Amino acid sequence: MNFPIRRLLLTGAAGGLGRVLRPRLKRHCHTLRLSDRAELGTAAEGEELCPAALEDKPAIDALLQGVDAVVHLGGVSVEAAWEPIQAANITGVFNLYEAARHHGVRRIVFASSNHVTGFYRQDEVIDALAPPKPDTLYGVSKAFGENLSRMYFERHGIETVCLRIGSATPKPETRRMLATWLSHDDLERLVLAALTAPVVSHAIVFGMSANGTRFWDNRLAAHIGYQPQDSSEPWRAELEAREPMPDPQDINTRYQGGVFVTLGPYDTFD
Ligand code: 15L
Repeated sequence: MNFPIRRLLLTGAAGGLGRVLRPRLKRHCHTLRLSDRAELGTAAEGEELCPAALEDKPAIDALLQGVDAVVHLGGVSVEAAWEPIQAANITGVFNLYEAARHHGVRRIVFASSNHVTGFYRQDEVIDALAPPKPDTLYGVSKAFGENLSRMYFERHGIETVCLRIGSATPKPETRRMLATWLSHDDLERLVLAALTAPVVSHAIVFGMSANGTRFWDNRLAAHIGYQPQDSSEPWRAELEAREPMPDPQDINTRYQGGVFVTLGPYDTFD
């Protein structure tokens, strides 16, 4: 079989979206190298299991050896205390890009987040040129990853597609997700487009399905060729009946980041 990619590395393979993508990405590469700090189970045919913590520089360097492309889902994926965010999403992402440079890896698909721009209001539509307005330390760390990958593109030519993933759940669960929902099938389409588009340079794509309500405009990423095929619309009536009309003054529903805008441990100061 003629695979588009020989050896693909998937980090965060034991996480929620890692488990969704593991069998799907296997169909598009000859060898899928899986990494996580958590248990990865047993290797299926064509899989390589390489447990590693992102902050462990020598382990991440070894992880990138012989890899053609990376889907980087690893790291902290919600708001948390600063220390784990710093270890995985700041130091860890730096380790990943240094290892990519060392081993000549040419393309990385970086799981960023809509929380990089979570403090835009829900009545605004933004594109990738809108300045970041992170809603959490987590969002700040993803903005760091986007900027770091930009530097590695400008200085070293490593291409990155930053996926500002919305809400990648089996089905939309809240009114907000009418705009932010990304179906698992569309997630696969998005990652595959990011891996296989002929030239991506450094790009930012909002990870959403073809929803009727939108906060985000992906025209600046048209060169990636992502064509979503699902939509949250079939769940609209059910969700609107279940959740009352949001109060426009309520801070938890006013912004694109939803409840993230008031989350935060900040226990350092308590
Ligand atoms: C994210 O970045 C989180 O990883 C995920 O758990 C969801 O909360 C999602 O954003 C969202 O905004 O719905």
